[in-house]
Amino acid sequence: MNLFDEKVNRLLNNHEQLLMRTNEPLAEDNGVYTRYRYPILTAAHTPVFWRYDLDEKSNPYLMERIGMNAVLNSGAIKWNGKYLIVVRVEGVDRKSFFAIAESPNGVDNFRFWDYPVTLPEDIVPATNVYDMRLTAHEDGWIYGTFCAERHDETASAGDLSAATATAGIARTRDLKTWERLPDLKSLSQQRNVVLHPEFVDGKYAFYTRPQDGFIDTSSGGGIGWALVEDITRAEITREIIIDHRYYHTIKEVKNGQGPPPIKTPKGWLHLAHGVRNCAAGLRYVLYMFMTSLEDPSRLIASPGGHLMAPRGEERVGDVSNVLFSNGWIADDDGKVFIYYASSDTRMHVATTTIDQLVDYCLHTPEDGLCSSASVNVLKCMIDKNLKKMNKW
Ligand code: BGC
Ligand code: BMA
Repeated sequence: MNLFDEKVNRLLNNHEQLLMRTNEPLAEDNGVYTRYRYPILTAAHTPVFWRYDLDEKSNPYLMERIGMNAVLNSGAIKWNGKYLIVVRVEGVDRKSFFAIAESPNGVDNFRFWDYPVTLPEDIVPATNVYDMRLTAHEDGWIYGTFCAERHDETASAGDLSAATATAGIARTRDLKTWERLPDLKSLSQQRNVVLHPEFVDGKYAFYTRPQDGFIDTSSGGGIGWALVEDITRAEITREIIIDHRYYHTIKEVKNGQGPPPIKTPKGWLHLAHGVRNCAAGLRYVLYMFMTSLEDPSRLIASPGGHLMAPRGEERVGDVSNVLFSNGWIADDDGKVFIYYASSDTRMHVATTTIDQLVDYCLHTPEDGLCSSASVNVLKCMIDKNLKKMNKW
């Protein structure tokens, strides 16, 4: 075997070993969910044949020709018995695209399909697309809603950072061929738009996140709710805020719905992200809430604080101090796989159950919005527990 072939072999073998690595649940857990030792996907998991030209004539040094920078914010769906995530892959050119990776068990052995998703353009092409939420809707289609970003043409000359965020919508029946629908029409910019899986009053229902500007949500803040008659010409005419932001909470600056909610006998389970600002920049954490089965726009539980925040290596990456989730899978036996990205760099999984998450939502104290309220709640817990402490 010549040197080039040997090098290719080494590349392929190392890659295969990475893909086949068994993941392990971490022993330390808080009773709510279990984290895993290894990220489920990193840029190094993208196929070797995406990154290297494997022809000795055109790539004699066997160099990476198309670099992948990160894999992050993935939608998720159980499909033909497999755990599929639609990954935001970001190349070294800063362009994101979608690609599907599948695993037999939801926690390891994730493998990308050979080709990334071919997503048709809207009438006005987008510069960048990211953060797809997958919704298996009761109308029979699987929808992907995502952020479509374009340069803001109203920006002053030379301002090449000003951008607009709009919700893109595509649908598929097999996750291979995608039909693009027109972008959601809305008075404001939108990011984190998620389609509810069921019709509500015979209409399509969207979780929205109206925002005044590209970054600032300002007066537009909160997780919104809007009904849409025709998804092939989706337009928001009326939008209400169902989960608000509050001063000095984990979602003071911004919040956004994560994946589509999971239906349980006690209500819809929601996973979302909350953002606050600090000297180190924006800090993104994951939090939960529940809404009513009769009216998915009515909040029925709002556990205080974050469910998950970045820890250990999760803290560091391209955009440090960020956890973001836009995909989860609930199995028929009640097991839940939460797919989350850390610091805009890599993907992880945490496992739990529907029962645990419902219990978490219904019995975690709400945020009392001030220190003395937090101390009062803590004192009640201490009183109750001290009476029992002699048992151990
Ligand atoms: C990035 C996103 C980010 C957004 C707002 C976009 O250009 O691609 O990851 O969420 O800006 O900061
Ligand atoms: C947001 C999201 C994500 C990203 C996060 C942190 O606004 O839409 O794409 O993970 O910023 O950079």
